[in-house]
Amino acid sequence: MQNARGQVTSILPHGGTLVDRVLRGPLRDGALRLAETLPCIPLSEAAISDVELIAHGVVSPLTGFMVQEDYESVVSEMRLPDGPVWPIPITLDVSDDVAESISVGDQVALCDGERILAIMEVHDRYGYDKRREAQEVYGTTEDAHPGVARLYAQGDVLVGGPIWLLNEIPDGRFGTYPRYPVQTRAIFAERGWRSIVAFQTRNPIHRAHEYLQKTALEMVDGLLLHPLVGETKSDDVPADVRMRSYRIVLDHYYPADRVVLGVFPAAMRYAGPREAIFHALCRKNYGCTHFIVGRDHAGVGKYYGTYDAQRIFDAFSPEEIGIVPLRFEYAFYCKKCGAVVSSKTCPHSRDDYIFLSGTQVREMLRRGEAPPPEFTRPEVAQLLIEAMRDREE
Ligand code: ADX
Repeated sequence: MQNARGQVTSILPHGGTLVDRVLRGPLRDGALRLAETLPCIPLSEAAISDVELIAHGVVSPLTGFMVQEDYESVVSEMRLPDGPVWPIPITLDVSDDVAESISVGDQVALCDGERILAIMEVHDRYGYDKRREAQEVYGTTEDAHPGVARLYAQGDVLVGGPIWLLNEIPDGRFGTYPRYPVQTRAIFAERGWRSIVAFQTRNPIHRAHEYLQKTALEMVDGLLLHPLVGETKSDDVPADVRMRSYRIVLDHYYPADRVVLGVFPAAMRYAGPREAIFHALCRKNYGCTHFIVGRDHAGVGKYYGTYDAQRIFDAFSPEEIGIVPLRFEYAFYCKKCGAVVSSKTCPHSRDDYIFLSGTQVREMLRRGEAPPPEFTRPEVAQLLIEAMRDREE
């Protein structure tokens, strides 16, 4: 995109155009009246997130749920049929009963309980092989993997077609934070930022995260701190607690004019490498130029190699990804260096490092013990201890 003087003012969305599938004004009123007469497809929490992502252009160039041709191409080639890179199926599953009541060519309402969210034109209705999708997208068919478990629990039929959002998805808990690409793009333009690094996270910010963000920030104009606030697995720290932890570190340790805290309303898939590409493309749509990919990005358990989510970017040309992945080694605190380091920057040995696993940290917090300040800022430790206590009461 260019301004009047021909200067580049922001990065192009994936596929070239920022999708907007939100109906407004009289068009919306008419569509809503129609939707009230249509069969209703009940949406899961993850599907509601997908409706929101599609409608607000987070997953541009998608304008609806994938038809079979898109789905097959994405699962096997990591591309949409007309070429753009796309690593993750965005599909709408229905039960056999619901599937039988719908025909290609129908319009249907997409609902959250009783509430109509969107209208969809059904272009396709098809069966799919869940085990194949699991293997290709998640790299495993084991249902111990949370993304695979969710896939196996889906209905056996997928319906695809373009959607229009009719009622906004309430963003009650995080209403004050920018949520959609048009909002972040406007903020970046207003601040005059030309280069912006995005940081995806589903965890409270620890010192290693802070190190990655600040190292990246040395090279660009601004940081979009972009926690995922959609569905996560039950032992991840809840989004509202995480948001409070981000506010705390930002208030104490970051320059306010260099950081935007937004929310990323996607569900977590735990698809490791493929999800890293997905996360990067979405952040391109939010207007970011760079994207941090560290150790085991979007991973879970031992399903992916430490740097698989970085290597997958090599399968594509930089132009077709269109956002620069900033690859970071495993970072940790070294007592001899007195700093957060990685094997690229520190010559010392394991005995000098402070390593804590997620399980160890959870145990400490449960006992009311703060992890060391080399691992977590004390203000964050305090918040997490209190949140853990509230949760268990
Ligand atoms: S994720 O599922 O969103 O990837 P998390 O919030 O833990 O989980 O990580 C956010 C980002 O920080 C990811 O890019 C991840 O690879 C990176 N990261 C987390 N911890 C470290 C670490 N100790 N060293 C290097 N990168 C890390």
